Amino acid sequence: MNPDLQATDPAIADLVAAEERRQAETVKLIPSENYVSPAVLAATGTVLTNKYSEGYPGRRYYEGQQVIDPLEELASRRARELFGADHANVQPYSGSPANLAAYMALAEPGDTIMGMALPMGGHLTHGWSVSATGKWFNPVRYGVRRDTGRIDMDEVRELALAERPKLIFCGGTAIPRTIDFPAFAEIAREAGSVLVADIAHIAGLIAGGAHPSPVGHAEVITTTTHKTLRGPRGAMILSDEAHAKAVDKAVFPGLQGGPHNHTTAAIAVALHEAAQPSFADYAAQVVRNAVVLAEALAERGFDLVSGGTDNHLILIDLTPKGVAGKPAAKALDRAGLETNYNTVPYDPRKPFDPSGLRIGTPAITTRGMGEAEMRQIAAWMDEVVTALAGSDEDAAEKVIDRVHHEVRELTTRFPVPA
Ligand code: DSN
Repeated sequence: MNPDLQATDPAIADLVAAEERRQAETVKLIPSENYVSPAVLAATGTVLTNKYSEGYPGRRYYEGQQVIDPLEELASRRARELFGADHANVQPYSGSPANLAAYMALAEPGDTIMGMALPMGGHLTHGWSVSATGKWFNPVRYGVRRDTGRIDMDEVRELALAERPKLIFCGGTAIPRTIDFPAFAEIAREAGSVLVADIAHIAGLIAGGAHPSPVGHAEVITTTTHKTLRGPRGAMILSDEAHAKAVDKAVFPGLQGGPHNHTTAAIAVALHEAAQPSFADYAAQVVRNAVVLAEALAERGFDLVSGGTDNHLILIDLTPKGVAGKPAAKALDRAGLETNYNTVPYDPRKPFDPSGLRIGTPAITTRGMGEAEMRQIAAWMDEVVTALAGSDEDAAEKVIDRVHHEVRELTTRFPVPA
């Protein structure tokens, strides 16, 4: 713990220390979370936070950019090189502002836009009704097929040709299967739409060669930097040359003020790490672990949306287990297994009390866990969920306590990067 923080504000220092302990002692299965390296963490806590720099390198509204300009240029160059994109804007504060910037660059309020429905696996900002993107635009939404749990590309094409949206978002937050970027690009071309790929969940897999890239298919690509990519909380927008100016204008001055330069530095460090050969090993292992975990869960009678996974993420419909997602997630959390409850496609339950659980392997892979640990995690999940479904509450609590003890023992063998 930083001694300055401890001396100045022990209340916050103690909370940070408690969170550090909690993260170390928990099996983090939330697919959008990870553990950053000490170098990324160090970059976020630098004096770069003290500097304003509205504008872009060489065109700022504040003096004193002797260091910030080359820093942002380096981050942007690393992003372009890692993903093979013409242009990279590294200023968006996070995923939602990055997606808003894509709209601002490509559409006008009231225009028709298209994205995946949130309960089908999309994101709020892909035009869901409660989001500004669903209120300020005319959203058209696609989903997955009931029989396969996979994106219904026939529906995507029919809707796109009927509605001619200004832009089509592909990507989402609960998609366990490979996204077919060439097929989306073909549909977007036919419909006269711009294809925007939101690769927030899979950016690290793409960088590590474990998922196909949207570059060359999607004209605009948005991503957070903190999920599989393993950087700080932040975001980037990649684009082809033709959309570079519009993207930059949308981020600043369209939507944001000064970029968070400490975050930019940490993004640059994460991009440097993602360019190393070991990152490809990590990305491949994330997918291998997810496949093994999915198989082990399926063998134990868990109903997986789409039957399994191609990436880092597994979506479980708990209905056949006789438990809803929220009580299951809460019981698993008490057992040291951190997940999030989630809607499943065609969910008859409400979003705040849905049927599903969403899990993933990026964080546990970063800690070095492998296939044996995936089988153990599946066994623990089964024990907890089965105990919860039973009528004996005391017996269920005993199972949760025992699993919690075993989880803590496992986590001591796989330290968090620190
Ligand atoms: N919070 C992100 C996720 O968990 O997928 C979406 O915004």
